[in-house]
Amino acid sequence: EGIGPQEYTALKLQVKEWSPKLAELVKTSNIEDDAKVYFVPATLRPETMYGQTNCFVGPKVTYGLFKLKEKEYIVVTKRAAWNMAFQGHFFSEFPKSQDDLPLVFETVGSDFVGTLINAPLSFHTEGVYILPMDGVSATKGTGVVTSVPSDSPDDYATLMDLIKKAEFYGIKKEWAEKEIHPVIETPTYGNLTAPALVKQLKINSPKDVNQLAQAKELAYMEGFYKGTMLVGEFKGEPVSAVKDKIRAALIESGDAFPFAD
Ligand code: A2H
Repeated sequence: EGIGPQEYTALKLQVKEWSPKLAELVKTSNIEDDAKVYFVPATLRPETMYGQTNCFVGPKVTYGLFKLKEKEYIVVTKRAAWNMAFQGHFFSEFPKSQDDLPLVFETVGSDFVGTLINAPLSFHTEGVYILPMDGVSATKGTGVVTSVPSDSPDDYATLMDLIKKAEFYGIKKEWAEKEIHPVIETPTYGNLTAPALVKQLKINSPKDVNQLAQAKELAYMEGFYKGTMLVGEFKGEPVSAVKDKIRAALIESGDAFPFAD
């Protein structure tokens, strides 16, 4: 972390049903009725994608809906769209500046909350919801963070806080109450590494940033070096041996693309 570019996996989570605010914005735009729109989170742990229960946006962060190609759009920060253009993944004609990107409209993250999306590989094939996370950085990755509470202490702590204070956050409790399935078995923390660490380090809310930083480090080391896959194509194999293969399969199926930041 911190040195050189991060090599992320950018995942494509297709919109199934817009939040009321977005439905209105989309209706008054010139997006084709049969177009596909994707939220594009950047992750360092593609092997955990089976455990996605929701996807986070920063409620105050500004996102753009950008046209990628015919009938295909993405929701990311302008900064990320510009990086993607640079990396040649997308836009057919290279934009001359950030203002030249094929932007349909911009709006804040809170407007997207409650949107139902399809998360590739997730147990929750019925779809998962866009939820708010104050800790999302506007200047990292794509500004969109897919949530895996089984293996990410940040995601788990945020989700528990959202459930506890659903009304305060302006969400429906059931959007956050998806079942958390085990994805990776570890010798020290069992098969739900993040909940175990949150409990052990007595983390009570997403504001416990020091303990969360420690939990994040422990979860990553344990999961990567000692973890075994409990699900999917590579069930029973060590995480360190299959992480790149799971990433490659997601890219091959068109559900993800490489993204550097
Ligand atoms: B990771 P690094 Cl299971 N703001 O994906 C805040 N966090 C962001 C972000 C942003 N703009 N963009 C990406 N991230 C998160 C999975 C995961 C992640 C697990 C466990 C740990 C973990 C599911 N969430 O990250 O600072 C994304 O969450 C802990 C390092 O660039 C991404 O990977 O190193 C990770 O932070 C990238 O963090």
